[in-house]
Amino acid sequence: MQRNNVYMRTCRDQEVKLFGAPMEDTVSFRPGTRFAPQRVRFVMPYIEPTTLLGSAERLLCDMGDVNLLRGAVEENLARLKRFVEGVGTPFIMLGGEHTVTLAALEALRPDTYVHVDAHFDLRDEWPPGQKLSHATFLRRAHERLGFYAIVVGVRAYGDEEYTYANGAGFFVVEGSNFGRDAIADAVSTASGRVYVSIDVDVLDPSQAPGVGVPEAGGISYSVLESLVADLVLSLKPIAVDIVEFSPLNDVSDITAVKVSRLLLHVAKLMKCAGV
Ligand SMILES: [Mn+2]
Repeated sequence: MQRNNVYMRTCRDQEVKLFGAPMEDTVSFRPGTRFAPQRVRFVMPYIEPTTLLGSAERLLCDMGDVNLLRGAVEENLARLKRFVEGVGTPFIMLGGEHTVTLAALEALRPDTYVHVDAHFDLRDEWPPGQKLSHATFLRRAHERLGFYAIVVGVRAYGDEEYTYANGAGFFVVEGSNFGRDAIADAVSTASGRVYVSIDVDVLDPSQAPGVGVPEAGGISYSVLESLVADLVLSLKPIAVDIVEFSPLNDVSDITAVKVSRLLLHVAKLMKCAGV
C-alpha cells in the first residue's frame, strides 16, 4: 500500500478515517482538483467544527494522501483501489477528480450507489474518443459492477446519459428544486451496502466557484447539508466521497470553507448513524 507518510497515523475507533485522493488525470475543462486535500487541510484549523448535530471536534482522522503519479490513469486507479481495500470501511475520501470514485466502487462493490452531482458522468466517451474520464466513470463502473444507483441534482447532461440512466433503472431526482419527499422516495428504493459520492459541482457556482466544470442553477449549501443528512442518516453508507473541488478556481476560499464544513458534517453524520 502506498501512502504519504507525512500524515499517516493510526486512527482511533471514535474517529472517522479521512484520506486524500489527489488524482487529476482526465480533466476536460478547468484544472486544479489535485490540490483539494491540501487546501482543505489549510482551511480546516481556522473554521469551527460545528455541525447541525453538534460538535465534530477531533472526529476526523487524517491518513494523508494516497501516493499517486501524474497522468497515469490506470495505475492511479489501481493504487486507489489497493488503498481502499487496505484501509477498511467506514471512511471519507476527498478527491481529486470524480474518476477516483470508480476505484472505490471496484474495491467495495456496494449494492446501491448514490450520485449527488450536476452531471450524470454517464457518457460513453468524453472527450469523444476517450473511454475513461471524469465524465464517463459512472458508465464504466456500472458496466463492470452492475449496482443500483440513485442520482440526485443532475441538471446538465447529454441525451445518451439520460437514456442510459433510464435503461439501467436508476432513480433520478433531477434539477435543483427537489424537496425532501423526493429524497425520501429515492432513499426508500435503496438496499444493501450503500456508497455515497458528492460532487461539489451540484452546488450553484455562485456558492461554489471552485469546481472543474461549473453549471449554472445548482442547489444551495444549506440544501446540500440537509440532503446529505437525509442520505447518511437513513442509508448508513459504508463510505462517502467528496470530489471535484478545485482550489485553483476558487475565490476567497468560498468553496474551500464549504467543502471543509461538509467534511465535518459527513463525519458527524456517519458517527450519529453508527456506521
Ligand atoms: Mn461528477
